[in-house]
Amino acid sequence: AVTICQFQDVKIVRIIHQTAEAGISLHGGHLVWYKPAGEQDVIWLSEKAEFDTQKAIRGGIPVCWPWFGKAGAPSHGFARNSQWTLHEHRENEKGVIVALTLEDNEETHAIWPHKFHNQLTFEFGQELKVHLTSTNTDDHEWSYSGALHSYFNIDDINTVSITGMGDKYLDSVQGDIACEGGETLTIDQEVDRVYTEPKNPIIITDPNNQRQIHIENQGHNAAVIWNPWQALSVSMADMADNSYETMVCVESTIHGQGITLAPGESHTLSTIVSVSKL
Ligand code: TA6
Repeated sequence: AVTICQFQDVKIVRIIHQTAEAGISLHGGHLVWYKPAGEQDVIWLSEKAEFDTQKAIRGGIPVCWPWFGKAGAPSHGFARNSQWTLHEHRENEKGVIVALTLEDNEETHAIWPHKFHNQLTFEFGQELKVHLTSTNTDDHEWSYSGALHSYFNIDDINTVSITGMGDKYLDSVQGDIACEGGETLTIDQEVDRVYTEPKNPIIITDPNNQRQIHIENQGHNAAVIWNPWQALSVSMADMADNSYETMVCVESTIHGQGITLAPGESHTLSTIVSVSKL
């Protein structure tokens, strides 16, 4: 079943199905939870998340668009702070499909002077699929970057390892210097990296939860991995001081110059997430 309910200041599309449960905030087109049947939450949501239309929700899958990070203002673009429209939903025995849309309007023109149509399609079942299709509806070409900035739920960052993201990265903690690291990442301090030759799948191994999370990205040119560690968590009002221990972001990212679309052209950025037992 698909229902819409109000939570604090935002409307949430609630999905309840034999294969999975999930919730999407129309503010931001932001997935806020996803739990396949018989599993615990796969996506992390901050216990101090604020469902306020003036800010982005902490956790879930923020949609960063039409730029990533501080390539423009506001940081990570305006899509995560825009009101999306529920376009359609369908279900069968395998799962539920929900599509949202966002089009340019006066508010977006004030920030970014281009016409666009975005469709965000979620497929919920034993797997989670998220597809963001951006179409140029203007009469001139434009470029964009962005990310599906997924926060994953883990038991303890100190025990987790991540593989499959490649070994070349720009280290944002050290002023974006180019680095080469090992194929396996363990995290014991703030990590903020743009992996520039990403492979598939990226796998988060979470021994305490006896599971692996598999992340298959498409339409991207980079994978960002982020954990704020303690000092940064303490500095963020919408994160509990130690909550960095139970999350890690692995993001399907379009980085740098981004994608250029001529009038009428489209591009899709995707992430596909599944879980297996260890
Ligand atoms: O994707 C990593 C990152 O760009 C970090 O640099 C960090 O700031 C994070 O995203 C969260 O950004 P936000 O604007 O949501 O606080």
